[in-house]
This record gives sequence, C-alpha cells and structure tokens, in this order.
Amino acid sequence: MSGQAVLEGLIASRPSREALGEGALLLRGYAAGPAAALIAAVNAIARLAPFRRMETPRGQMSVAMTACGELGWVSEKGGYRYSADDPLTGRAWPAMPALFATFAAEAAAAAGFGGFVPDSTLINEYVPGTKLSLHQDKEERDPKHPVVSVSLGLPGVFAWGGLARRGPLRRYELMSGDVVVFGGPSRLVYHGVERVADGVHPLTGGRRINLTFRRAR
Ligand code: MD3
Ligand code: FE
Repeated sequence: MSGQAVLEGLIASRPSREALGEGALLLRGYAAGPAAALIAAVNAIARLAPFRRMETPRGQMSVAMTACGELGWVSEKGGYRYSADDPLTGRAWPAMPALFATFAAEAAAAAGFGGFVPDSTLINEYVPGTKLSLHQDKEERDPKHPVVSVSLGLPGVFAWGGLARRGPLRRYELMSGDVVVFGGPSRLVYHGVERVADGVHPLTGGRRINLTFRRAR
C-alpha cells in the first residue's frame, strides 16, 4: 500500500473523542477497524437466536432484538428482565464471542472504566422508520458498571437527556463505527433513538445495528 493510501485510510477512519457529559464519552470511529468482524459475529448469533420484536407493557417494540452472553435482556407484556434463556428458542443465549468481550473492555478502558467484564450483549436491529423511545437502562444489578454502545451500518439519531424523563434533549448522529461509553453520573440518563435514515450500507444493507455491552450481574 502506498503512503498516500495509508494516509487516506487514517484520515477516513480517524477516531476522535468527545465528552457528552460526566462519565459519557463518544469515541467516533473507534469500532471502524473491527466493524466487519463484529457484524459477522452478529450474523452468526442471529442464526442461533433470531432477531425478534418484543412485547413491552406499552405494546410491541419496532426495533428487533437479540442477545448473547450469560444473560439476555428480554421484555414481555409483564415487564423487563434479564434471562439466562432465550424465550423464543427455550435455549441458553449464544455465547459471547471473545471479540465482543475484548472490544468492550478496551473501549471502556479508553473511556476511563478499567476492568469492565461484560456478561451480556444486547443487539438492536433498526430498519428505517423504527425508533427506540426514551428510556433508562436500569435492569442491571450494579450501575457502577458502564454500558458500551457500538453503532454499525446506517446512521441513526441518538437523543439523550438527564436523569429525569422530562427536560431538554441533546441529539447526536451516530455513524457506523462510533462507540459511546456511558458510566458514572451518566449511567442512568434517559436516552433513545429517534430516527434511522433510509439507505443501504455495505456492512448491514438496509439496517442499523447497535450493540450494547453490559454487566447485568
Ligand atoms: C446511556 N440502545 O439498547 S446506544 C439500548 O442505539 C439502547 O440502540 C440505543 O438504548 C441504540 O438500551 C442507544 C447508546 C446508549 C446505550 C445504553 C445506555 C446510551 C446509554 C445506557 C445508559 C445510558
Ligand atoms: Fe438504552
């Protein structure tokens, strides 16, 4: 490869860091290198535990989800919980690929959260028009552990606010390869995904995939 090509590659994938708030860091392009391998792992997981649109106490979600690891987040009409079994298949969730655990630990450490060992990955699949309404992630036992989020495929508009449901929101377009780490005082902020643009992405086709690496217990 020529020096010029290497330089162009570095410029195109140049990671950058942006503090979103105390304990919340946006690492643009941090997952650009492993993106194809992450998607290959997602596809293998989805063959064992297919994407499905879960019910919630408020109706059916538009986003389709699956999971891997010791525990998976599930929602039913009765509420949310972490489960060791996939209710769709009746089997344990697929094992978490070593790539996921290693990547998540590295990203967390880069954001100042050393020693992060995820035991669950929630995988969200968005097609244009789907949304994830404003929520907090509070089913995890100990909120001292951060959540590491990786966006892949089509861009999406991520909105986040404060610790109360009402209040001003800030919006960020998350692109393929972007990583956000939420911990410390930002761990329980309200957040959601407002919009996924129409389009086709070379990695994911007409979809946005979001991985969240978590420690549920
Ligand atoms: C802030 N996922 O899976 S990632 C979710 O793009 C979720 O699919 C969104 O919200 C998505 O629960 C947003 C950014 C994110 C993820 C988890 C968080 C932000 C967070 C947990 C606590 C605070
Ligand atoms: Fe969330």
